[in-house]
Amino acid sequence: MQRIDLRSDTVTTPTEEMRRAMAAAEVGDDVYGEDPTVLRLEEAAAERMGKEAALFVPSGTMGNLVAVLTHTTRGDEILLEAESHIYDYEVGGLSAVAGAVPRLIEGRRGKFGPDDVRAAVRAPNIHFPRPSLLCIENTHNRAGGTVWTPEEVRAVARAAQDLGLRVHMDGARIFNAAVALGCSAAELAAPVDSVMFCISKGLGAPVGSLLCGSREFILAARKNRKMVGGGMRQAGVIAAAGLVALDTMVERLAEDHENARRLAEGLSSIPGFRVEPEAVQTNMVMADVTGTGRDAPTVVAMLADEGVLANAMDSRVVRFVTHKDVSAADIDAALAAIGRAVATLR
Ligand code: TLP
Repeated sequence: MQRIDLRSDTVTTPTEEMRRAMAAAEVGDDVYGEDPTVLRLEEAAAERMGKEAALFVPSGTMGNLVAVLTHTTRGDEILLEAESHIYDYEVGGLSAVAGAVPRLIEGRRGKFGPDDVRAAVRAPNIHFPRPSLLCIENTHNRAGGTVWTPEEVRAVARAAQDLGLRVHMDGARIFNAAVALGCSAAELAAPVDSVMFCISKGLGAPVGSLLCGSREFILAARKNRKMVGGGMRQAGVIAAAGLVALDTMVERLAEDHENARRLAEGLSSIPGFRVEPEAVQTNMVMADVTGTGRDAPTVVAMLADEGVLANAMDSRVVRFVTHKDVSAADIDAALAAIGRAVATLR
């Protein structure tokens, strides 16, 4: 049986060009700042994001944690969207490790506006933790890969910065947002103080993320990365794949977006599946499967029996993510398999 893995774009495997670059990478000890390939990747990442400097970290989770550690001091308050990855999916590191107190903003498709920021920041008072950081997520994962435009980013960043807060963007999939909007990642990142993006998701590299910001911020972040155990040695071996990812894998994300629309359309005509077409903006499709009369984990198990892998987001919603290792033909095959699985229910 053909296996079509739509659980996440993290399942992508490195291209032949990445493997060749990894095998040939020039390396050194990066804790001494001596790995030339890591230095090149950090430089390329900073340039792509329009920031002064960048730091290579093993994961998006560590990139976000190091950003939080660097922007805040223990007991500070962080404003985040209620379903943000930093709050929901990073094992509570913002509180457990960085000692920060989350204050949640209810988003609409993962987004909110400057008024929401102003309403969430309370006037200084002896009782309150000090609000010092706002985090936004672009694209927003739990909302289904939805996109913040440069104008939307600018408006909330300005509102937060006017109130004395710094702004961090979890841009794990910022290139999906940029490709969907037809703008540069730098335009999206311009208003924020720091941005993290992943090379290990849609871009297909095996490991790693980059945290980008001012030179001073990255210097402090480098120390925090060391503290949380993220100081790597001959990391050029993995950074080499990141350079290939930035060079060759960005524009093709449009294909994943096209496949997500194809999948969304097909799912909409499967009985019991409901997809909001406006929410399908990049490489994710969230399908409400309550109409099947089964909960999402049960539907996921049924699809797996037909060779289609997806993730349950909660009891009602199944997430499908398109990526470089699934073609339009695979999407059609997945739709046929899902149709077969659902037909057994009637
Ligand atoms: N997201 C993963 C899972 O953790 C849910 C996925 O399959 O989508 N920010 C965002 C917006 C993310 O979606 C992710 C990963 C991360 C950060 C963390 O990246 P890693 O997995 O490299 O720690």
